[in-house]
Amino acid sequence: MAAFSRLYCTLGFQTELKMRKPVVLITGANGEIGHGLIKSIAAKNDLSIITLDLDPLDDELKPQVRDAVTANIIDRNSLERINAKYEISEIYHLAAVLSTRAEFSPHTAHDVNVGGTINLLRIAVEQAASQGSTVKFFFPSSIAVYGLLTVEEKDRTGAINENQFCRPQTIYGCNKLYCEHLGRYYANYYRRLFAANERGKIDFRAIRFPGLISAETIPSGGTSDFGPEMIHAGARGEPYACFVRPDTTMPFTTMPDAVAAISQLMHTDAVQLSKSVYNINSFSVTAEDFANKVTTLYKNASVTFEVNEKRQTIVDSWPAKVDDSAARKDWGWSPQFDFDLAFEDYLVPEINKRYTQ
Ligand code: AKB
Repeated sequence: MAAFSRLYCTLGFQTELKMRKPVVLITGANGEIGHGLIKSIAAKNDLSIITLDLDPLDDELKPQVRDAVTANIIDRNSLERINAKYEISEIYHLAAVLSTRAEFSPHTAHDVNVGGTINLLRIAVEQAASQGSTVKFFFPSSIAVYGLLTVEEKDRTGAINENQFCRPQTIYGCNKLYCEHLGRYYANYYRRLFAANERGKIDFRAIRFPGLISAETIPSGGTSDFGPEMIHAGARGEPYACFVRPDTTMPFTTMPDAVAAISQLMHTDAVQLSKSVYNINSFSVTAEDFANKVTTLYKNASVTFEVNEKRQTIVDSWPAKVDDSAARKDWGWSPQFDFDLAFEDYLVPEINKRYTQ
């Protein structure tokens, strides 16, 4: 019996090895970006998707993925099991603790945001070495890496490029900036003093996202959440108390444009890329612009401003606008939706469907 099961295990393992097809790993799959990204990759790609999230994967996403692992990104054993079982060709590492939540638990945020990223970078280099090929790694960074010191500095500074004001004021921003550097390190310098050249390498690419607005999901734990929260509350006919001043300005993009940006960047030939980290921007608007739009579109909506001075300082440290000319030039970034079109062609129709179902 023991011999039989040994034989079975060996044959089973060999069959599994032969059948190993490249897969895409998406962490934080249940989150805002995960929802859109899974659908987009599943629609275009013949690669199987493996997801990892702290919570069981949402039922509507399950049919589009091959394996949905429920585990913490800092649990190395769970990651090792995925590493051993699959040949991973692309990693989209979306799991993170967002800016407001991270300020309440900075050490946990550091463990998850930095520890989780380094765990995955380690898997990426191991996969690249064992496959002898390149493993692509996408990292969603954030405008939280920037830190303007005062509102006056924010007002007088125009659109800022990737190299300016990289002095974050939140643990989340520090984590994102450090992880960008880790990605660059693992892609270009990892084990450079070792005698033998490593086989395979990582191709690390990142986008510094502005505030994201999705019709499908409502963010939680972020500081740019006032925009999407206001829209969803308005559509439900509920009053909304905005936690930042009416004149607060920051850049936003819609979720379809964010997902399209990831796909465009990841499919661009490496020789065309002058950077590993890119800004993108669709529209820069004030909280009052959002309030006016929402109260015009939804007759039962009402917005008041009850400023949370502490959260306000976080948004005040973020740029009003970012310079995304490198993304436009290198990989053709061009958002489909400006502020008006975002509401007319995306948010209103999709959100109405959601709340009338
Ligand atoms: C947050 O508010 O924390 C995020 C971000 C700007 O990265 N949405």
